Amino acid sequence: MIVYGSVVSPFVRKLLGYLGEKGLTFELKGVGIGDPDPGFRAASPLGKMPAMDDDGFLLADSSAIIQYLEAKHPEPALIPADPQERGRVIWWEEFADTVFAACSGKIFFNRVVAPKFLGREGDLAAAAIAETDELPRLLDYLEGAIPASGFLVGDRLTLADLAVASPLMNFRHCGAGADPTKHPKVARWSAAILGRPSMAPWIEKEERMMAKVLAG
Ligand SMILES: N[C@@H](CCC(=O)N[C@@H](CS)C(=O)NCC(=O)O)C(=O)O
Repeated sequence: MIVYGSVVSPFVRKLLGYLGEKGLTFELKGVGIGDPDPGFRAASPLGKMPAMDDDGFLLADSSAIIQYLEAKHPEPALIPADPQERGRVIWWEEFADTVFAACSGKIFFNRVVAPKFLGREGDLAAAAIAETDELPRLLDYLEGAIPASGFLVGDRLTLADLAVASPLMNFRHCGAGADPTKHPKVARWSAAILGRPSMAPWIEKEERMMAKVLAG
C-alpha cells in the first residue's frame, strides 16, 4: 500500500498512527500542497492529502481511507462495534477533523506553511485570533471530557484518540501546544497518545524536519 502525504498534516498523521496501531505495512510517499505527482493526483481528485493506493484501489480522505481499512482489517478494532462507543468515536473524529484541525490550520498555515513552504506571507492576524479566541475554549472542552481511563472512548485506544491528538502537534510546532498548567489532562493524555510506538517515530521525523524549516 502507498500512502501519499506529508508528516506535518494532521490528517496524514492520524492515518499514520492508525496504520501503525493496525500493524499494516505501507510506503509513505512524501508529497506537498499542490504536488503534481501523477500517482497522488490520480488517487486524490481534489489534490488533498492523504491519499492511498492499495494495490490499484485509489482513495483519498483520511476518514474514507480509515473506514475502508477498518472494514478490510477489522482487528484490532479501532472503531468499536458497540453503538454508543462507535457514535462517540465518530463524534471525536468529526471534532478533530473540523473545528480542531481548522483552528490548528489557521495557526500552522499562516505562521509556518505560507511563509516557509509556499514563500508568501501568512495572515498573522487570523492566526492570532484563532490562538486567543478559538483554541482556549476547544482545549477547555477537551480538558473536561478526557475520562479517567486515559482514553477518549472506553478503556482502550480508539481512532478518537489518534484523531484528536494529531492536530495538537500542529499547535505545538507553533508554540501553542497544551499548557500543562492550564490543561493538565490534555497535556498528559496527548503526550501518551503521541508517544505511542505507532506515532512516536513519525513525530520525531516531523520534529527534525520542522527544526530545519523553522531555522531556514
Ligand atoms: N477531510 C480531508 C482533509 C484533507 C486536507 O484538507 N488536507 C490538507 C493538508 S492538511 C491539504 O491537502 N490541503 C491542500 C489543499 O487544500 O489544496 C481528510 O481527512 O483527509
